[in-house]
Amino acid sequence: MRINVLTLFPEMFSAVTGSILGKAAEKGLLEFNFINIRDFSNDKHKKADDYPFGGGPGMVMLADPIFGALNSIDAKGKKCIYMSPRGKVLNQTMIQELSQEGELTILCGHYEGVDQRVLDYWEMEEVSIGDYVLTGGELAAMVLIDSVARLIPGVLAGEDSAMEESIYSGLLEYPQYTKPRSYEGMDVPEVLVSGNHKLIRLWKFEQSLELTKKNRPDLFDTFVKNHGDFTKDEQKVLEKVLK
Ligand code: 6GU
Repeated sequence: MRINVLTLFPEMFSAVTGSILGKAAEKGLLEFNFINIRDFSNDKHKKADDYPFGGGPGMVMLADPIFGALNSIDAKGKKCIYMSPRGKVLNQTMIQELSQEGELTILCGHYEGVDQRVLDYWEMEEVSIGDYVLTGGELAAMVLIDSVARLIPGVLAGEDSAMEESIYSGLLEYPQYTKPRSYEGMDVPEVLVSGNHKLIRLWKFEQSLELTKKNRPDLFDTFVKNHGDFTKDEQKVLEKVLK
């Protein structure tokens, strides 16, 4: 997948190119293209923003440098995303759909926003990462890039490790333990070292249910409504958690 990022702060993206995603780029699974919007400013001071027509707080990013940047990568007709707190909130379904694309172009906004004509002409899809406000779209873009890239085959070391995680089943992940079996007086739950795989599976299911009920009652209700295909043992565990 080719990922184009238009930003006023390209240096911020060393956070993604330095890690697992950097390795994936070396392997040719990902190709990053960071574009500094300021490089396309036709102003002698490299100006990239100006005051909003009609007044109001803050500055608005100029259309012209962004048009220049998007034209330079032939973005017309391709998937373009504008990171913005007023966009659709990113979720795993959107992430899965985006991971099927061959090329993504992401515009990071700053100040109060960008000239609306950028969004209209380039048919930008507006995406938010949650109900809070960041100073700019860069951190949000990195969240999107990381979550999409890890679904591309070969990016994660373990082949299907992205598929195993419990957000896919609609429940949160159960607690994990590793060596030593006893640490600071706290022991690993006995069942996990019992060798009884059926009991281990049921314990994990119960822990996932309890955690989801406590932290994400919305997900818990959906899970209970949509799942009818439980074994007798799973049904017992579910009834225990529901009490
Ligand atoms: Cl995409 N941008 C900004 N500036 N703030 C946000 C956001 C995006 N998503 C949540 N908050």
